Amino acid sequence: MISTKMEAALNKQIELECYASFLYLAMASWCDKEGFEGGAKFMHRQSEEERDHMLRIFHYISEVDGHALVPAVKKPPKEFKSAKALYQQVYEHEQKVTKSINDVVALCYKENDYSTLNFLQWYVEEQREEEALMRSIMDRIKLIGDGPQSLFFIDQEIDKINMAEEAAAAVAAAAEPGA
Ligand code: OFO
Repeated sequence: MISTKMEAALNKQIELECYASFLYLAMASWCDKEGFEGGAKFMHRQSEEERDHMLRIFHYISEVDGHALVPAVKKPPKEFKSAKALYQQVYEHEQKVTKSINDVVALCYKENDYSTLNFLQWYVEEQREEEALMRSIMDRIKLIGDGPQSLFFIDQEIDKINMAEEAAAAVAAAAEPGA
């Protein structure tokens, strides 16, 4: 049985993950419109991942006899100042999500909720990876520059990440039992 406080904190986390999914979907659409194919693919995948993060919490709350709530849809922006500004915004949003996960982890100790603490370990690791990935994108943009001539090369760098992620997913799928 989950405490009321923990249930509320996890439902708030659902809201954040859901908003991340919509924000990244809006970013994918903007990238498409601007002709950034690599960026569009990258942001679509990020959006799907965030939906998965939301659903994991959703199912967990139900499993521990709580009530998972569908959040209200907050409209994400539809325009972004530049490719650099867009990736910077993703990085900042991920930092916000990390802070929120850390707050829920702290609450687990207060509430002696070791089941939720255990469940959240996956999120702690995921946030470390996401922040590192976004930092590496910002580093590449710094090296390439973000003037009009650089946009094509930035998008190519993002597509290299897409290819690496796809290759890693194919290896993971091949390693699954029964594959
Ligand atoms: Fe789920 O917030 Fe990022 O990964």
